[in-house]
Amino acid sequence: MSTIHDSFCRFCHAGCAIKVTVENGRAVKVIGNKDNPIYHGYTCAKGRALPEQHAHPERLLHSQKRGADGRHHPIASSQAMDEIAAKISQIVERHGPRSVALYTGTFSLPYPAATPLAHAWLGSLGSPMLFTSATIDQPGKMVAPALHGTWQGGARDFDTADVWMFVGANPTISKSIGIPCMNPGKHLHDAVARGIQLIVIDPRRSELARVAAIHLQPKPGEDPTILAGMLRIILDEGLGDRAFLAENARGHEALRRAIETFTPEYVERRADVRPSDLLRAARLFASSKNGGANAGTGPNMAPRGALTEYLLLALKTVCGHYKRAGERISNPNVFQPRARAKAQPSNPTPGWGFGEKIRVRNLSNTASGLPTAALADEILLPGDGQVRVLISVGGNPMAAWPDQRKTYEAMKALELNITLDIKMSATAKVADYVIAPKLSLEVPSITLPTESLTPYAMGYPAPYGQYTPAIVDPPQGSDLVEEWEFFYGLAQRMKLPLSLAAAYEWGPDVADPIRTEIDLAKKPTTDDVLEILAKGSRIPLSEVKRHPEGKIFDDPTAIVEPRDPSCTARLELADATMLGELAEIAREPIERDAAYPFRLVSRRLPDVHNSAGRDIAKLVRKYNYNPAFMNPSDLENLGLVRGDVVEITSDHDTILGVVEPEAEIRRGVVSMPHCFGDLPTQENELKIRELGSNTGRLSSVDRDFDPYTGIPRMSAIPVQVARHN
Ligand SMILES: Nc1nc2c(c(=O)[nH]1)N[C@H]1C(S)=C(S)[C@@H](COP(=O)(O)OP(=O)(O)OC[C@H]3O[C@@H](n4cnc5c(=O)[nH]c(N)nc54)[C@H](O)[C@@H]3O)O[C@H]1N2
Ligand SMILES: Nc1nc2c(c(=O)[nH]1)N[C@H]1C(S)=C(S)[C@@H](COP(=O)(O)OP(=O)(O)OC[C@H]3O[C@@H](n4cnc5c(=O)[nH]c(N)nc54)[C@H](O)[C@@H]3O)O[C@H]1N2
Ligand code: SF4
Ligand SMILES: [Mo]
Repeated sequence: MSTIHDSFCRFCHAGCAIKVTVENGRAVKVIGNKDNPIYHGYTCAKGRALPEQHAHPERLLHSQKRGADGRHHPIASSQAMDEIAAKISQIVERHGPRSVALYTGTFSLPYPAATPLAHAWLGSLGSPMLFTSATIDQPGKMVAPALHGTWQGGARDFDTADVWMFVGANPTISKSIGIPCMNPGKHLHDAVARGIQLIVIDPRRSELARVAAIHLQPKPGEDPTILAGMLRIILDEGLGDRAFLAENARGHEALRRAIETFTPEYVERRADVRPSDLLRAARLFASSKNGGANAGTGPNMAPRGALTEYLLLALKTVCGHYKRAGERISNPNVFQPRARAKAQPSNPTPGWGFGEKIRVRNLSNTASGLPTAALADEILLPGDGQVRVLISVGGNPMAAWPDQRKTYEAMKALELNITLDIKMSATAKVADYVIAPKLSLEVPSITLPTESLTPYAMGYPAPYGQYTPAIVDPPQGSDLVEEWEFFYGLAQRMKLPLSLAAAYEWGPDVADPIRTEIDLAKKPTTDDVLEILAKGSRIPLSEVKRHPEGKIFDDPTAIVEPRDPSCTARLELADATMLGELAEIAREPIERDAAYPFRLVSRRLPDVHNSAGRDIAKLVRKYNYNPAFMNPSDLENLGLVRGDVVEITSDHDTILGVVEPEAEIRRGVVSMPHCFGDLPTQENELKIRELGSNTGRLSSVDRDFDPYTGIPRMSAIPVQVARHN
């Protein structure tokens, strides 16, 4: 007997609406729901592989404990929680709560209850050591708006804009950054058909660059120079929205002086962008007020990512690319409180330097959270406050953290290393306990996390919401706990009260969230927890549940309000630190890395999600490793052909790579996907065509890093490339 159920996919953040065919209690087929008003039937190969993922022969059906023999053995989940709670209590008694750190990675996102419960538990324990993947992703996205201030009216909508600029983002592949992540190919197609003019800055002629009006294909890592050059042209030519600028910003004279050096000729020498192309790009960007711009992981992982984000905000402010009073708020929220917007600025707030201090490199908490790139040091550095316990939730530090060898040392040095993962990931292999969780189709969920992606400019284009019940039971004979249940279990055993704030983890704007004390005597259901998270939401959860296929809950009255007459706030164009970085660039020698003639850049493959999906055969038919994509002329010069193995050497480490010609890549660039490889052992190194290699090994966390957020250089890394014999 087969039945068909509505649900949504959680293999990535896009949450595509799906129809799942269930036979004998197992999901056997996933397709998109073509009647869905947001996704229009879209799914990708990963979503269609949910049945294989759920039934994967290597999926963990029981939690694992590492024995004295160094190997992992199954353990009952309640027993694992008993032991872990007891061990953490002992360690906290001896060393204080700061010795316990939490890291939430990519796959904590699909489980809306996971992060709030984990945070509540950590807070109740009294530890401030909360880390996420955001600070090894695009920390500048949070830090730059803090330094610049924000426009409360919100950004323009891609779907109605005249002009848009993308700096090192590739949204049709990544479902991220700049275009609504729900079926981004359709949004892009419609926008191009409507006549949108795109400016794309990317050293690779990416899928997006192919439809751009202007594609600048610069030397990687030079985005601050290019954007400063564009600003200089716009200010010099008196383009942009001068009335908006005069009313809402300050510091534009100081900014103008700071970018004096960045003439089109200087930009050309440094970034290899033709002056005529730069002029065209600047004029196009300023030609309409109805535009926008976003940067992706490329420039955010290159040096000075926060400055790139800051200059993009400056460009938007100078051109007035913001919503004004009376315009519609495209997504007034579903699961969060009703969004409000006002046509006025907010003053800057601190970007870093508050909250918990990190014991190395003078780092601290930031607007993007504690710097994850420093967590390995916090584990390795003896002394007061040393981190001895790490709990990773849906993340894979061994694959994802920069400086993989240091991460490996840190993982081994922990007194207690716990990860919640569906498989024996590289991190799980060095963990003391691996907690086996239920998988997406086995748990109820709501689209609250996807709704919260607005700061990453990829959220819903309309107030869409969906609830899904669990569609299938976990596999027979398994013993699986949901991520939130693990933290609830620890709290119960450690007698730590849990207080949950509605939507708080997801909606940054909630000033005074509704709080609920979780009953530690009577365990709530997942639905109960979702109900708590949705308290105060614009649409009650019960109403969303009435529409299992998902629905747009429209509100035509949601419009941007006029400015308060008393508003005196200003957007800051001349933040001292950011102008200082511009001065630093101007002082740098232009030819800096003669010894390392190539630059290695980040890039994503369509069918895997960071380190997830690599074990699913049908997703890695094309590449089951991460090729080193290079321009064919570079390969010819080096005497290399497709499939040759090269040594890629930075000033920090060497990895192997299998070369693959790709004419779309600029010469002098190696484009290589991340999160491949396994533990950094010699044996693994040689399995290059099965495992790939870990580009994170090339980054040093303590030599070339952003001094505020701690993110090291993870893209535009100077490297040498030589044949491996
Ligand atoms: N060199 C380099 N490094 C990078 C990047 C880069 O471009 N270059 N990118 C960075 C970025 S943007 C990010 S976000 C980070 C990602 O950093 P992480 O989030 O730490 O890494 P992922 O590989 O996404 O971790 C996914 C883990 O979750 C597990 N998993 C999959 N599904 C589930 C599930 O349903 N439940 C649970 N509990 N676990 C599940 C997978 O098996 C895998 O082990 O990496 C960063 N690192
Ligand atoms: N299929 C798939 N989707 C994913 C992921 C995945 O692994 N697979 N990962 C998810 C995650 S965690 C994230 S954070 C998002 C990221 O989403 P995106 O930021 O859109 O990621 P990419 O597709 O890697 O696009 C980055 C682009 O930057 C370019 N680039 C590299 N270095 C530079 C530089 O110095 N300057 C400029 N201007 N460009 C540069 C690269 O050539 C590439 O085209 O994607 C998410 N979506
Ligand atoms: S785009 Fe993301 S949410 Fe949609 S089907 Fe693919 S993996 Fe699933
Ligand atoms: Mo990311």
